Amino acid sequence: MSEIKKPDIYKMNLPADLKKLSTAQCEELCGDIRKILIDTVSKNGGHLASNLGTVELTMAIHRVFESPKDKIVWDVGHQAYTHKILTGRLKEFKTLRQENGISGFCRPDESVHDAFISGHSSTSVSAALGIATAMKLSGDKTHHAIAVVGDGASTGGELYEGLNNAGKSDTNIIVILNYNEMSISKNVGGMAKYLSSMRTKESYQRTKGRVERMLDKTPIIGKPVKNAVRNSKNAVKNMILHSTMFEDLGFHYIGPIDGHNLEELEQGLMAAKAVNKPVFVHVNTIKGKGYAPAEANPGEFHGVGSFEIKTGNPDVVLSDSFSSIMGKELCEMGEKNKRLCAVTAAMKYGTGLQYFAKRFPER
Ligand SMILES: Cc1ncc(C[n+]2csc(CCOP(=O)(O)OP(=O)(O)O)c2C)c(N)n1
Repeated sequence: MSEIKKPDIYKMNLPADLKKLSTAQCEELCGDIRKILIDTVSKNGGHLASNLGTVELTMAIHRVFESPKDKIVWDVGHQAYTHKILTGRLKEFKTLRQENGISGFCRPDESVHDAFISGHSSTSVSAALGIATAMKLSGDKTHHAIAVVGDGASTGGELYEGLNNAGKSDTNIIVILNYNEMSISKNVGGMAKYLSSMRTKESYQRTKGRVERMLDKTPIIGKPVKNAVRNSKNAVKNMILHSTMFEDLGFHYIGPIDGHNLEELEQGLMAAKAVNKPVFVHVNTIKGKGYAPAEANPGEFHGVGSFEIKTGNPDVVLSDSFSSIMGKELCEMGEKNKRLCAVTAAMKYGTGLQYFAKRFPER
């Protein structure tokens, strides 16, 4: 295909043609993809906010890497709609979540580009490490296994088994953290706090570069200290530049990257591709990006039924769902039994526990 002027997504050979476009053309395509996502999910229902957050990230992954030779493992299968659109399933995308239609999650039997079956949660790094190890054993030194993992999924223990093994492995594994500050409800816990503190930091690469340049200009002690910063894993480095826990686990760390800036994303991913060791890429995204009702209420637009695009209002308003009936009943039980506590799966509203949380916040 010759060079594309104004890209018509329906006429492209995807994902290969993406590499022929300029960044500006790809930004236009991201706009088209957002419209397709909103239009389809408004009719069929689905995971809207999560997918609106991963449009540019997915575009960048497919421009920098070569699926299916490079293997992309989505931890949170419900972030992969753009991946589906960009890997030959655009025309069928209108059948999303319909009988015999496109699945709402990754399915290797649906496409060679779906490297792993994933719904939820926290399994991607272990799966990608297995794939990366198999690549290495079969003599493939050029391709990568890429795990894309959400911050909600990063609160699950199995992720840390994967990171523990992957960081010290001699493989081409790249872990991309898609950090949007939200599970379905807001994240909780120490890990969420840690990741959140990193979100607001200036790019670690830039800080590191600045510290090195500053040391370059410092006579006598500058150079030796700079070498120590660059080479050592010891206390000197930590004194000057506190390292991330991912580096401590053996990864090269890149980030935080603005997950809606294609140029920055592509640069970061190209750097990740060039590093000859396990890499951890930290990407900040906005859940619901580009659709005002979803940006304002990402939790409500996490998973939705059909809705009116103009207002974001659901087509059918349920007076009472099973979850809300359960939640109200639990409150009555909580009144009678003071020892009753409730535990959510990071989704207070989805599990009907908002009533209990309001009435008995300490329980
Ligand atoms: C083991 C498990 N716990 C909880 C859930 C409920 N759940 C579904 S999606 C989700 C949040 C995912 O958050 P994140 O990984 O940040 O992805 P996002 O949707 O924000 O893009 C949760 C908690 C689940 N599906 N599986």
